[in-house]
Amino acid sequence: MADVFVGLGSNLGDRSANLRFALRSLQDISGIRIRSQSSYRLTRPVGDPCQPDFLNGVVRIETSFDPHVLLNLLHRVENMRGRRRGVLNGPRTLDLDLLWHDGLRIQSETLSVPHPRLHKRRFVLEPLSELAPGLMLQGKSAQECLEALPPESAN
Ligand code: PH2
Ligand code: MG
Ligand code: MG
Repeated sequence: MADVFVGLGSNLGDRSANLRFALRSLQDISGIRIRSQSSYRLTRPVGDPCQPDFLNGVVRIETSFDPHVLLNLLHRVENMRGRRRGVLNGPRTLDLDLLWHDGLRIQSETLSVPHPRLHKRRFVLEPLSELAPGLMLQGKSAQECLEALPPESAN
């Protein structure tokens, strides 16, 4: 069984209902077990600022799926919640990002694990540090990565 962290985000529609839907959908997939979940927080959009605030969190799962299969399942859950892919980094009902998969390093056309911007984003590091402050990312723990963010970095 692999130990995996998935980032949750939503900034369209009923954001907390969207994240609850994601958790329920993941829970219903045999081959995935939810181990723990962070609190959710409202965050200012990183990148294009002209979009609604996000609700973000992180969930820790245990799974028998390999990373590419899991990624497809995450996309399927996003699509079930009406995710439309158009504008890059545009507003979305549901975003499920494969952040970390059992310490594997993967660079393929469709998948980069660990998530390449994970160690720089407050909206990921805060909830991740609630669940696994000692998780090693780029030679530093999640908690250390969070503390190393510049104070002006709101997200
Ligand atoms: N996701 C993005 C782009 N910007 N900003 C916040 N605060 N939260 C997100 O989840 C987020 C973002 C692309 O996936
Ligand atoms: Mg994302
Ligand atoms: Mg995504």
